[in-house]
Amino acid sequence: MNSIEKPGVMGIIPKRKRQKVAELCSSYSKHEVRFQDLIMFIVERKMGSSRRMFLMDLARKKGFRVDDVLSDSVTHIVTENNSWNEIWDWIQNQKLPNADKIKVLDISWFTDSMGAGKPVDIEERHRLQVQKACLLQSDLPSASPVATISQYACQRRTTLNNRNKIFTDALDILAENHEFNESVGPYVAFSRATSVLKSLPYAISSMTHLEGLPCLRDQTRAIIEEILEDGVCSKVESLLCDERYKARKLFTSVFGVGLKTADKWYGQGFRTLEEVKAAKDLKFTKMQKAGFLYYEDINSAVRKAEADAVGQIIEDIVHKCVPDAIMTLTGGFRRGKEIGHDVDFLITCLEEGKEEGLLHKAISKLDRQGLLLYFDIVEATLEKRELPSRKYDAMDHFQKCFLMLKLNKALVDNSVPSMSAVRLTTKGAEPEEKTKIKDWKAIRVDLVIVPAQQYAYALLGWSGSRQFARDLRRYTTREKKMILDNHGLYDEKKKVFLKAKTEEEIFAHLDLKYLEPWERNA
Ligand code: DCT
Ligand code: MG
Repeated sequence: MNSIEKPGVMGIIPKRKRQKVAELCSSYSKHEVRFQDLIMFIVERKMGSSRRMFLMDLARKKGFRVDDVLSDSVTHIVTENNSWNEIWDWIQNQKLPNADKIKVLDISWFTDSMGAGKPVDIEERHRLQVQKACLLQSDLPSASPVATISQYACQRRTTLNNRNKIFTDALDILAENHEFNESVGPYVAFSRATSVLKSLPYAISSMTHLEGLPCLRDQTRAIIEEILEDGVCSKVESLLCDERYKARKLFTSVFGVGLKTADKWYGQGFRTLEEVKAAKDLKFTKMQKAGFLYYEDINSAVRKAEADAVGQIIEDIVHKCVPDAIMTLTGGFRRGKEIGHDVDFLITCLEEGKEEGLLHKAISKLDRQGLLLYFDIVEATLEKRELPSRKYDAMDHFQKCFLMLKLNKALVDNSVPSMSAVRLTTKGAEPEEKTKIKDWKAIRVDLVIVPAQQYAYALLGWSGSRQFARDLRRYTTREKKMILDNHGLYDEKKKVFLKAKTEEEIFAHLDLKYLEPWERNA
């Protein structure tokens, strides 16, 4: 960051310009001041003296009072291309008694006011961004600029109120494409950048708003600039029309189809799901068969009310197996999302060991009730206590079940089977006569069985978001010299596992301020 000019320096004008300034200053007295309560000062820094003089003259012609030097009487400071931090430092140095009361505004306020011929109301976009440099902005007094924003999502509050969707949507698509290409570096870079933008308490409307933000590389900045200028990113536009990207996106949208299979099908010339399904020599796994069979349902978002209904059904069955078992809704819904692609639950028993056999029993009961469309139980793989995984994306070792549940639509409020619902035709019957409206929806569910001692760690990991969890592990390794995964936290210096009963305790072990689940939407 450039150092700030010392007090007074901004007012010093080179000799050759004095003549011009004198002319402009005299123009000041020539014009009637129409807005008595407003005294403006325009900052020369980064703007240049000629532009400053031009703007001062313009404003005076429009009836604004513009002072040459910053004084106690100034009410509005206008600046261009300066960050809040820089300007604030400079104002502090002026030792003005009323510094807190002065409105420090972006040039956009000036331009709008000149256009309107009067001082316009100050909107959010006119302010220099106070919070952008804050570590956790809500912890700080509103007017004090602080250290830079953290590179780790676990040190930023990220709610669902994403004010920069236009940028993050584009960057997410580019990140996804790099993930498809297995280009880890660019994938991580774009994912981190989009996560930073999601945490900002303001909408980016100028490149100056990016000053001081971490994780934004030149390529990302260029994309943001392009979107600011054109409203779209050309790379994203061409990617969305790209045959390979479209095929990968489409094929991996089938439950059970990973990138390898998607690329194989693409290489064989397939472009649509109909072509794949009709291919005679393709063999599908049990998972993929279910994926094709319930494709429409699985690819339509799960609503919160549906997640709650699913939770009720499973919890009832779990309690029939172990009455005091505890089931917790986690994943995106725990972070406050209204829709998701699946529903994630953790199941634990206070009495260690009581969870043994629970998953198999519960799944059998669901099956007997005709509620299971698909399931796959994965057994626990961690036998003795191992060190946590050092990989930020590592899978955990818990026993779990990936399933598709048949949810009766009547169980969900406001959900009446619609006429547009898929019609099931009975074999051999006349389509008009023997069609039945499908009154259920297939819902993807993950059930994870967790021993009580590891519950807080599992809850933290499964609550996500994925980027939050990744950054939390990266922070733990880099900043705390510890290792964290969904099973526990290991202190490498003391060579001990740190116990925790709650998520709050884990944050405390890591010297982090506690963030609520809805603040982890990184
Ligand atoms: N997770 C994990 N280990 C896995 C799978 C997931 O720790 N093997 C974490 C990452 C986020 C969280 O669990 C939930 O995963 P998803 O359901 O994929 O994400 P989500 O945030 O719930 O998003 P969505 O709303 O799309 O389901
Ligand atoms: Mg989920």
